[in-house]
Amino acid sequence: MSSVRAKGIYKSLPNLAKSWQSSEAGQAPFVRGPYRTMYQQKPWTMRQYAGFSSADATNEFFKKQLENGQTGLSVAFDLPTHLGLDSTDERAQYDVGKTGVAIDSVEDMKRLFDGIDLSSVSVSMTMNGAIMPILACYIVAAEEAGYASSSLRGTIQNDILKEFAVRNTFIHAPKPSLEMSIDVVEFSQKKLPNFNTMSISGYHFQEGGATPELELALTLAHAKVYLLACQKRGLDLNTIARRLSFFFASGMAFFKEIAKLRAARKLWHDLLVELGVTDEQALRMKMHCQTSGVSLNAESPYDNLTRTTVEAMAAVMGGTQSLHTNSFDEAIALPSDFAASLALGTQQILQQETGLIDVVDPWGGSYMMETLTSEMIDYVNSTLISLESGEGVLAKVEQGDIAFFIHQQAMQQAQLSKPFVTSISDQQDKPQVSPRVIHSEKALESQRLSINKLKLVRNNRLVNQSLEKLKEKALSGQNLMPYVVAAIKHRATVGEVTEALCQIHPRFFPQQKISNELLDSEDLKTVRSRYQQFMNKNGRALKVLFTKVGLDGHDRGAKQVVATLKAVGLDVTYLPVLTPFSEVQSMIQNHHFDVVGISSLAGAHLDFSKAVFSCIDPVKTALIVGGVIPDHDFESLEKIGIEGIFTRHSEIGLVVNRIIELVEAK
Ligand code: SCD
Repeated sequence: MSSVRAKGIYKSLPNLAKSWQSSEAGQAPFVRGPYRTMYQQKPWTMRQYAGFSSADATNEFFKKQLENGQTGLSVAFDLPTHLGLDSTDERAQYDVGKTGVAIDSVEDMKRLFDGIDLSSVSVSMTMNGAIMPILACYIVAAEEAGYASSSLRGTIQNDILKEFAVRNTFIHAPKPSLEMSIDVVEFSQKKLPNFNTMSISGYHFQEGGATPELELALTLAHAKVYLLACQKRGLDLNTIARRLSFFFASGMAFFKEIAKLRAARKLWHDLLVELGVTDEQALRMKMHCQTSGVSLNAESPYDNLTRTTVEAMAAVMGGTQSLHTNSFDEAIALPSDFAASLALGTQQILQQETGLIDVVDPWGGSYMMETLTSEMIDYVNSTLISLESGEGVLAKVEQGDIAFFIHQQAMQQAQLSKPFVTSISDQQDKPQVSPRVIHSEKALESQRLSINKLKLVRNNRLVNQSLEKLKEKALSGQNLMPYVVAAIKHRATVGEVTEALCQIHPRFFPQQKISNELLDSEDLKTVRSRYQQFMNKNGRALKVLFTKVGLDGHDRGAKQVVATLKAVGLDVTYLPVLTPFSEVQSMIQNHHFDVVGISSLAGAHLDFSKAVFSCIDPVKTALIVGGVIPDHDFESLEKIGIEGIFTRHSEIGLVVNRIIELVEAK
């Protein structure tokens, strides 16, 4: 299947006969925008995704951003919350508050929004795994603060299918997870009429390695699965689809990204019409966009401001309703206040100083843009046919085929990617970047206190009764949301609700499929011959254990390294995301490995390095670490005994060479 062209000479408007090319914004099929007046009536919402440490710390940050002119909120939860683990759970110990805010109960949720007017600020929550207890916490917290749930405005991500392919914060198997997400849609339609009940996401596909066109195809494939599941429940798509929204990436392929958003609106319209939808509000696709995380460079971080500006312009010219601009230091760690302010400022400049909001669909009618849009539509339609072939999309999700497909794309993209421009490479001229440091122990301590206090004052009998009722209903296949809300109201924790659900629908551990394709670059040929020499000399393969300890689900890099090491010929064992630490420990104790590698992108590299180092025999085994590793942590890692530190942009050849060097030195 050919992809969409983004180069060349465009001499005429293609397929001029196609009616959509003469439609206006606010008119079906909405290629030119969902509203007639677009930003002239209401500029896009500036919605920065944020959250860290405790509810109090994040609340303070939210208030500051609102004071600075941000127009919507977007909550990032920490990994334990995503996975329905209370902060006090042993599995959560190194990840509390690291990449988002820790929410264990309704009391934390109340503190998160304390002093913020929930009837005027719309709130988006990126939650998929622990969707039901977290949404219930929000509803109960808002009601107890005096807001009628019908007055609440916002969005819950509730897109579980993509989690199995790229983001990895699922809890149960795909089928029960899908049912729970439809429970949320059905319940919210009545209880939260102003809430968008899903934010069907392509963003993470592109972050995981998909091209913009594949991102769109996969997003719509998932959207169709949700629509059909709603239909099967007997829900009216004319009502449901009004509150389904979308979330896309905006990367550096400037023209293609604009074309993608234009094409997306037409494809969504056509899909709904095919399913019998006639309601105009339902037919107009609404979307949030985020600039690309993978396009950011850690070596020359100020250049990221330029990248983000270009990406934000693409999202705006494509007609997004809401936008997050990444902070320039995000390739290094969580954004500092300084970087977060500049990121918001980028949107404010585009909105207030450039005149961008005055023109609806500025690229409409351009030979190039109409051609790209048309090609994007054709590509997605033909890709949808192949995604739906065989046993269908849901089966492909269940069998890990979509995850594998993305992984293969990432391998190909890695070969095609252009080198970063680094305008400031001289160390002396390099501005100092001080990203936010999270003191996980402090966050953990505050969560521990909060949970203990909650458990002291609540009525345990009522909590247990409500959890028993929930389990009973989970067996019966009824909509579970009312029972989760009841349990949360009685002060059950997010972890307790999840545990009750897991007793009926156990935690899911998918098979990981890793590509064995050999990447054919010159670099790798050199590395292979070096490795061959090692093998000839030592008469054996190098044994490597590669692990993503902890809860961090960003495994694109880890899978690429594993695939490449395997392709070079090393004997690699891979322990994927969500492997309990005890399993890593027992693997190390019961087998010999020349090298153990840890991949960490969520800030827990120091804690995990210490923990894993205490399991190895450093005389026989070397420990290496890769991922998002800030410069200022290199020294601490070396002190722990780490013998190789690699960042996201380290050449794979360098990793293999270092592994061989380490083994030869031992
Ligand atoms: C707007 N309105 C108009 C109009 N413009 N009406 C007439 N004419 C116009 N020109 C109306 C709308 O119809 C709507 O009314 C109201 O104004 C609000 O505008 P909106 O356009 O709907 O904007 P907003 O409320 O901001 O909603 C935008 C989305 C919403 C619909 C896209 O779903 C959203 O905000 N999504 C954000 C999702 C998010 O933050 N995700 C973060 C993901 P009504 O409401 O009456 O219809 C982060 C993430 O996953 C990061 C990666 C990771 O963690 O791995």
